[in-house]
Amino acid sequence: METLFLRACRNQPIERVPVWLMRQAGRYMAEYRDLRARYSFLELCKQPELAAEVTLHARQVLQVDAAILFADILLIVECLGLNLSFQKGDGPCISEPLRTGEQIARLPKVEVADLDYVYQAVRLVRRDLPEEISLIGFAGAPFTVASYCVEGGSSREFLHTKRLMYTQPQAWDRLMTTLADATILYLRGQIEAGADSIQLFDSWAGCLSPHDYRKYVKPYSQKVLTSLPTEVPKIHFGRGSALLLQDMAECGADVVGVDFMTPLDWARQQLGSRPVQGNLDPAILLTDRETIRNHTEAVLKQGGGQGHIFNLGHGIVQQTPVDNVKFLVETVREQSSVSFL
Ligand code: 1CP
Repeated sequence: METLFLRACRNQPIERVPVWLMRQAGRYMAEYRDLRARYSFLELCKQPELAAEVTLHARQVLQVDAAILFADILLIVECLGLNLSFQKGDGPCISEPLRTGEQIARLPKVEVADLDYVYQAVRLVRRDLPEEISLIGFAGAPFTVASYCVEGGSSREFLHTKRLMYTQPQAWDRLMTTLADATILYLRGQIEAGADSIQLFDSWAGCLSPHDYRKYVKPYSQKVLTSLPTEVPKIHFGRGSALLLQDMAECGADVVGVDFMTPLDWARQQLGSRPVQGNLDPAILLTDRETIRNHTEAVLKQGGGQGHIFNLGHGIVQQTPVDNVKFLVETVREQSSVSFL
């Protein structure tokens, strides 16, 4: 029997709405903070036993229907010869960002073995995960990863990225093609190691107009998603992506992730019968049980039961009380089997 999560991804009958949460493992959990006191973030990612432990622990504590591998969308940039670090409080840093056509022309071809530690972690998680629970592999979409490579870190306006994109079409194509090809190998490696579904994060694609998205981004995300085995469900998520939902679906997504600013019932209308994932505002988890229950019920109602995977509309924030997250998952499990299906 397929897992509940996989059946929902394929729009097959489900007995309740499956639930998992973006950033379900992370600094809001005391056990994670304890590990982080002893190891850097990159050390956690690169030691398969530790990455597997973090993945499995969060899944077990929350009792969610899928585990997502503990890793990061930026690990892949090390395979391009870039120097990645995570500064305390400031997020990711790439010390020599890619700003010129010459730098981009010199990028090496990525080898699949470069990320072997990730595939090892996938194998360890799959070995210890209950069989009714899915394991989601993931990667960043070419645009979102390119934005970090070009900006050198997080950004609000993506000015360097956009300048390159608008003025240097050949360099842009080379960078996006290099990232797309590397991502295909990376996701295939995760699938071969035991991931039964994947999520492609294009977190920052919403900074582009639909026209520019279609011209500069879509072909590369489409290449990634259509190069993976058809039997593995693919979820495609972007923040601020209301106007891009149909294009993101057309990239080859089986499920479209919806952010918390987009009404979920409206998203469903845009997407026809294609399943959706989302979209509770992560800020709701900073409130009280009654508020959480009310908003969760509203999301379940808009999601319509069949073809809905419950999630947040972006990642859990660090200040979130763990008990609220557990309460959310319990509420989804109870309410989605009685009220809607
Ligand atoms: O200090 C710490 O302990 C590190 C914090 C942290 C964590 C826990 C980072 C740094 N990454 C992660 C794990 C992570 N990142 C996961 C693990 C699995 C899970 O969800 O439980 C996943 C799926 C990601 C994906 C990721 N990383 C995205 C896409 C999702 C999203 O949030 O939009 C992005 C944009 C990143 C980059 C990144 N890595 C870390 C930070 C703080 C950031 C974001 C910085 C920014 O806002 O630009």
